[in-house]
Amino acid sequence: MKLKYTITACCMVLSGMMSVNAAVSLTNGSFETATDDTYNGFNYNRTTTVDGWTIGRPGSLWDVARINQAYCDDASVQTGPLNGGAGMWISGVGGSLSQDTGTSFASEGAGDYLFTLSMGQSSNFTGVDSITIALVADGGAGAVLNSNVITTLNPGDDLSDFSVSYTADGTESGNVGVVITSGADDLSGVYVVDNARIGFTAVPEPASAALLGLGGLALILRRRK
Ligand SMILES: [Ca+2]
Repeated sequence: MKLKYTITACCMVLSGMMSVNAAVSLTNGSFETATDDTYNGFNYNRTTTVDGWTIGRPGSLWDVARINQAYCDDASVQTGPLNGGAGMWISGVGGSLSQDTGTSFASEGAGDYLFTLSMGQSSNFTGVDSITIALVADGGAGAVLNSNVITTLNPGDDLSDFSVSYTADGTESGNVGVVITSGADDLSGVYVVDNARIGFTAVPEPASAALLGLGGLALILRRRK
């Protein structure tokens, strides 16, 4: 009986010590909401901003645009299908989309991040192009923690999933950030992206593991009675 009370007390103390993981997620991962929801006669919009995302257009307005399914269905494009009604194109040298998830590495603790994106390519007229997806510290402005450089896309392929993963120890700086960057050598290489999402699988903390062990012990003791 005395042991039972001791175990209960230990469980209560450990419960208080355990931090609750915040859920990391992306805002507007399917690019369905934007400040300007219209398209031109070629089914793209090069000047809109999309909720939750920071757009990098280091070269020109052609670097990043919001597109619709009609753009993808065009005879010269033929990629898709998009997830929902809208997606993005990324092109040029360094055209980019990034997002600060608003969730810190510290609040999530140790575990595995997985950033996934559906991607295709609508054109590539010169050179060997690439697109890079990355998990980045400081909300996307800091150190690149891991990246995946994709060179296997071909114009006309349907969108398919690509991912990058990173095992965190929880000491990484600032918020969890994701960055998508065009590695096209000029504006002739255009990538189509949609359906971005992020997942996190926590590694049980020592306190959690200890609590599970005590829970098991309590169960054994109860059964023995
Ligand atoms: Ca979409």
